[in-house]
Amino acid sequence: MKEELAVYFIAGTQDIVRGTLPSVLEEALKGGITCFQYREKGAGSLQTASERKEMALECQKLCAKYQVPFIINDDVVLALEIGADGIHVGQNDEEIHQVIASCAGKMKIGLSVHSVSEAEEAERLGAVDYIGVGPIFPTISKVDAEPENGTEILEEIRRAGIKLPIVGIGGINEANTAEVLAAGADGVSVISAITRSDDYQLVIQNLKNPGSPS
Ligand code: 3NM
Repeated sequence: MKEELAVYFIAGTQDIVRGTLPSVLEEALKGGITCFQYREKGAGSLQTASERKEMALECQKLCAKYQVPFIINDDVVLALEIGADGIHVGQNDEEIHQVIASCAGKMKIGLSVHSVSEAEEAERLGAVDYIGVGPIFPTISKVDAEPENGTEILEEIRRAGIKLPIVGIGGINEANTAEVLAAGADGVSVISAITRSDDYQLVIQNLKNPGSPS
């Protein structure tokens, strides 16, 4: 799982500023993303179940072509229906115990955490495959994001002895990835660093090999 978290791209229709979600996803897959999460949420997102399913299937097909895991955000029914590789939920989304009951053994389970105690609880559950820790920096992509934690939260979680794979999230870009990895994350999860870039290949390469923290 750790290798798959290296450059974890998240997007839904609402995040696309140029082109379409499938066209941006295919460019990102060509550029070398290691995981993709379909997150259809908030203003500008597709609203009907059938539209979402159609888009999910198209993204799933692209991910399969490039052999990159396809994760669905906060929709267990859709994830099970189309056989996604994983489901990702937040603390306020579908109840994690329910998600584990429905999905464990069938697909990877990712959980967002925002504190050391939430990370400890995730590890205690024994069925969570990785945690997303954020927001590390201020984000433009989530209106209800919590206040940023800085990279210190990653250090605190590692100091607490948490062994789960960790992906950092929130305001991460080429300039600050090295710092996020140095603080204890196994990879970075980004929306706008990719969707708002003019050069997907270059950004993804830099997220993968960020050099040393400055
Ligand atoms: N979850 P960007 S922050 C989807 O803190 C999401 O759990 C967050 O987008 C959390 O890379 C976030 O553009 C948005 O900042 C990440």
